Amino acid sequence: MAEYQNIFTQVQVRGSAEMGMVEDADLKERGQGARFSNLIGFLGNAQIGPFYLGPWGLLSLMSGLTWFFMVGIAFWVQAGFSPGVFIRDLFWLSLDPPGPEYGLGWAPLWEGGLWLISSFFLLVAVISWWIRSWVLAEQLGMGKHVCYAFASAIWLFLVLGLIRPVLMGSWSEAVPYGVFTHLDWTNLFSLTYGNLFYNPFHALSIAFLYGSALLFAMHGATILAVARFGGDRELEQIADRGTASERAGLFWRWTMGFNATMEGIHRWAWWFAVLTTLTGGIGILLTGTVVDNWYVWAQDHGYAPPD
Ligand code: 07D
Ligand code: 07D
Repeated sequence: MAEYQNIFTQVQVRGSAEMGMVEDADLKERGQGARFSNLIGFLGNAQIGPFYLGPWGLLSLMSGLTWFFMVGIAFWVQAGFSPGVFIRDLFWLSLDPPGPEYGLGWAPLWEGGLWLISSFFLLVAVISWWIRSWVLAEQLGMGKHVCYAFASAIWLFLVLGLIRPVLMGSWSEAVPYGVFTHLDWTNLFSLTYGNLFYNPFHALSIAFLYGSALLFAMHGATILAVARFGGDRELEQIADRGTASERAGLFWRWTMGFNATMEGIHRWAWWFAVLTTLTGGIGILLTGTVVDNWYVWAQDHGYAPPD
């Protein structure tokens, strides 16, 4: 008997742990155990594990934690080794890149050197996590769509912290590691280069970001709305009449004359998400390297009205 369901409740089916397919999978890298959590079951599948860590996962975790602790040590020193100050000022503490006087060169440990060392570990962590996403997809015989989407995010990350600073000839151009200081950096970046709103790639990135939220809302809501016809099961839905899929499609065709397909909606989602950071990275790369002032550029190109 199905229990009453709304947008907050979900039926939790509980059997023995599902260990997943074993065909062609490298089981020595995979954990043996699995457990269940009711709480996690409210958010998704209640089963936790088995994990597949593997060498790339291990490298990524170790490298990521090294970055994290280096940032933490810098914060701890800035807080004067006081736990109270550390907690109070946590969001304002910052590990900053070297000043402009060091260019792309080495800097003393407490004048940006630690930022350089920790950045190396962050880079290794992100890249090895990307390799891990490739290896796991390979193990499961999947396409590499997740890897390519993640690569788009990494593109923006690399432009912000590596590619653009190198092109500008100074590590001081990179983003500091701090909660509010990275927001200050973002604000200052826009101000320095004449208002990022006049960078058309920033505009494209925003359109894809907003579009991603819209598509996610449309898709999530549509599937939940036809869950009563089995739409969430996505099985044998495509061909038959009166199925959840047909109703979901018809809703949008009646609403706007056009509907995505069960496959196509996921292509829309993939492209919108990927293009957010792809166009964003282009926009940041051009800033300070090709264009010094986006407002002046916009006026020159008829994107903004002349004064
Ligand atoms: C929900 C998945 C989980 C991930 C989370 C992030 C860390 C950092 C390190 C204290 C959606 C984990 C965070 C491990 C801790 C230290 C040293 C993803 C989800 C929860 N930002 N940003 C945040 C990063 C940039 C901007 C929050 C990272 C650019 C604005 C968090 C990067 C610019 C706002 C954060 C990065 C920019 C934020 C929440 C890297 C332009 C906010 C993030 C590596 C793109 C928001 C106080 C989130 C906020 C926020 C992390 C880069 C702008 C701390 C790791 C330089 C305007 N950013 N950010 O939920 O509340 O993401 O800030 O590039 O308003 Mg940022
Ligand atoms: C940061 C990709 C890299 C992240 C990776 C993750 C870890 C942690 C740990 C899970 C987010 C690594 C993760 C290490 C793992 C755990 C525990 C993606 C990242 C690989 N802007 N703006 C954007 C808007 C203004 C500025 C994009 C809106 C002002 C700068 C987005 C507004 C000024 C930059 C966007 C607005 C300004 C951006 C980011 C409104 C500030 C960028 C997209 C309404 C005063 C970035 C081209 C994204 C970019 C960016 C939105 C205003 C500055 C669309 C809605 C005018 C400097 N802005 N912005 O997905 O690409 O980021 O710009 O005002 O660099 Mg902006």
